[in-house]
Order: sequence, then structure tokens, then C-alpha cells
Amino acid sequence: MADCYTKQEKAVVVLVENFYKYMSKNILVKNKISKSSFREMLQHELDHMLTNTRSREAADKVIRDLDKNQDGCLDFEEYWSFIEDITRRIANFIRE
Ligand SMILES: [Ca+2]
Repeated sequence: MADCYTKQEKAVVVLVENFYKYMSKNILVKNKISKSSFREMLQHELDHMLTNTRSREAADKVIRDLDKNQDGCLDFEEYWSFIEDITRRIANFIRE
């Protein structure tokens, strides 16, 4: 990533890149994150910010809540609503 990017630009790029990093390699679920990859993402990327990141049940509940079309995977829009939810919680925390 170019050094000329601002911190905010870099943060947005990381959020988008992480979707593609954890995206399923299975051709049948192309451009989506599978449940197992999402659990992996929670453990590796959000372990300090979220609780229960190592709980399979907790991760599966998050997926069920995010999975609007109920196909068992997260597409980019569903993933982004997860990011939106996290950033909203951080904003609320900072405001308090
Ligand atoms: Ca879905």
C-alpha cells in the first residue's frame, strides 16, 4: 500500500482487503465468506475488540444475524453491515 495514503484510507483498504482475504476459495460460494472463514476472521482479526471470538456458537449466531438472504455465507454487503455494527459500537463507546 502506498505510503501517501492517510490512516483513514489505509483503514478502509484493510477492511475491504480482509473480506477478500477470508473469502471462500470454493467456486460454489464465490465472493462470499463461509462460516468457518468468518470464525477464523473473528479469532485472528477481532480477538481484542470482541468477546467470545473463539466460541463457535457465538460466531454462528453473528452469522445468522448478518446472513440476510440465509445462504449460510456472508457476501460483501452482509460483511459490511458487520463492520458498520462494530464501528457504531466503537463510536458509542467513544461518545460515553
Ligand atoms: Ca448471505
